[in-house]
Formats: sequence, structure tokens, C-alpha cells
Amino acid sequence: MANALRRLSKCGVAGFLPQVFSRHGPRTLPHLVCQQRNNSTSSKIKVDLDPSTGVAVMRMQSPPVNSLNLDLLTEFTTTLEKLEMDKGCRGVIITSSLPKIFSAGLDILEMYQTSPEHCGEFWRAVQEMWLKLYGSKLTTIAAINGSSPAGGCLLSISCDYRVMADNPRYSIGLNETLLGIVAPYWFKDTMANTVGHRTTELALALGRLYSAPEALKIGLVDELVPEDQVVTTAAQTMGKWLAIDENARQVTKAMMRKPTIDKLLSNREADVNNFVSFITQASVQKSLGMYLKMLKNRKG
Ligand code: CO8
Repeated sequence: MANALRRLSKCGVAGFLPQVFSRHGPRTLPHLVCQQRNNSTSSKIKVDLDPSTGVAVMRMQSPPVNSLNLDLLTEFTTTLEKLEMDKGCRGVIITSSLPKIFSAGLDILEMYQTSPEHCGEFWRAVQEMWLKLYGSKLTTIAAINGSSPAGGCLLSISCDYRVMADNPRYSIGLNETLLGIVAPYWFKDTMANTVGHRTTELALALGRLYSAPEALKIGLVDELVPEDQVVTTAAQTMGKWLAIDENARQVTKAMMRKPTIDKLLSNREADVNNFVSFITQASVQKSLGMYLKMLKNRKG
């Protein structure tokens, strides 16, 4: 825990210097500013907040595939927290600045051949990201402009609304069983809250990755649009959401999501322990190693 807090505070203080772009050009909001990193690591998330609309765009920019490693997760959570505290921000669009990839999901290298302590720290960061995003009082829209497996899918379905690029080559789903691992109950709950119990059962058991048109059909995403219109469509949709009475919308969101969130909140450390004891098993490590090898071989 001490490690996690150290890392959070490291990133909270030095994680990024948010550049805010308005029609009047880039500016830096004082309330979003923390001290500049004292190393040369560049930010993994670019934030553009338009003060005239109150809508921020968070662009993940962590090549090659926006895999959610400890740094990206921590920065994601910190960024969202800061936007939540910013009175000028009412909605967030989450997208990727990488071509063809929204997010490859959790970074497998954080879970493969690492210590139990590291796995625990990593898992707390995954929980934190989900708790913040799923429970955010802001309106959140995923502008899914590429493939979005596993943790990338979780990130998407934790938003209020999903717009995806209409490209059958892009896929989305909770494919954990293909890696020989099991989606935790709160991944499963988030999915079931989106597409229903039976569809989730089939999706999880088979590790289904749905093409964009299939994802629309089962309600995993809400809308497909041409690739170059994903963010603009998300912005238009955001306008409709922001026209709703803020308090009524927030209370409704909390009513729908709180029971799912509370389940994890009342059980967080047990969930970390479950994850660590599961992921460090020799057989699970072997499956992860084989999956990584498969990803490499696919290239050749
Ligand atoms: N983690 C770490 N490295 C990754 C990941 C990842 N999730 N995904 C890709 N990479 C690496 C590749 O190995 C490759 O590395 P290298 O260049 O060293 O060979 C590099 O990123 C580029 O990948 P590709 O060449 O495959 O890129 P493509 O553009 O061809 O394809 C894809 C992009 C479609 C995203 C493809 O990389 C892919 O399918 N990746 C795997 C996605 C996946 O299965 N993710 C699951 C992660 S597990 C998770 O999110 C939930 C875990 C819950 C745990 C619960 C336990 C109890």
C-alpha cells in the first residue's frame, strides 16, 4: 500500500502538466497544475479541456498499444480526479491518439514474472481506475477509435456511452479466458450491467472479441460511425447529455451504479489477495507466457 501511495503521490504531483486547449489556443489551468515532473518522462495522457463547453478530451498516448501499465493507470486516475475537481469541466471524452488501437487492455508484463508485491500494487491501481471512472460524476463517453480488448473493454463499458469506429477489423470484448485467466467479478458485473447476464455469460466463457458491428448488435457499444467522426460524434452526444439537469443525471447514475461499486469497496483487499494468489500460480504464469509468445509470433 505504501508503494501505491508513493506512486500515486509521485504522479499526482509530477504526473503531468495538463495543457488545456481552447479556441483561444493552449493554456494551462492553474487548478490542474501540479509541479512539473523532475524527470523527462512524457505524459501518457493528453488532456484538452474546452472551457466554452466544459468538455475535456483525454487522449491515451502510450505506444505501441496503450496497454494499461501502472504508470498509465495512475495517470488516468489522477487526471480524472483533477477534471472532477475542476468546476469548469462537466464531461470527458476518452479516446486514443494511436492509430487502430484504443487500448490493448491491462499490460500483461505487469502481471508476468513480477513479484506478488508488484502484482498487488498493480491491481490496486486497476481497481482505483475503475472505481473513479465507473463512479464518476462527470458524463463520460468512450470514443473507441480502434481495438479494445479486455481492460480496454472494461474502460469503455465503464463510461456512460460508447461511440466506436465502424471498422469490422476493430474488436472489443472481455477475452480473459483466451489468456487462461478469469475476468474478476466487477469486470463481469460491469459487462452484465451493459449487455445483460446471458450475453455476458457467453462472452466471458468463450473470451469473445466482437467486431465493431457485432458489438453494436449486442449493445456493447451504442453507436458506430466512420472512423474520422468518432470524437466529433462523441462531442455531439455529450451535448445531449449535458443538456440534462446535472443533479438529476448524477443521482440517476449513482442509483444505477452504486450497488456494483459498493460490492468492490466492501471487499477491496480480499479482491487484491485473490488476484495476487491467482495470477502468481505457476500454471497461470505459464499461460500468460504462452500468450505473450503468441503475440510475438503473430508478427512473423
Ligand atoms: N500487454 C503487454 N504487451 C502487449 C499487450 C498487452 N496487453 N498487447 C500487445 N502488447 C505488445 C505486443 O506483445 C507487442 O510487443 P513487441 O513489439 O515487443 O513484440 C506490441 O505490444 C505490439 O503489439 P502487436 O504487434 O500485437 O500490435 P497490433 O497492432 O498488431 O495488435 C492488439 C494490437 C490487437 C491490441 C494486439 O496487440 C492484442 O491483441 N493484444 C493483446 C490484447 C489482450 O489480450 N489483452 C488482455 C490483457 S489482460 C486484461 O486486460 C485483463 C486482465 C484481468 C486479470 C484478471 C486476473 C484474475
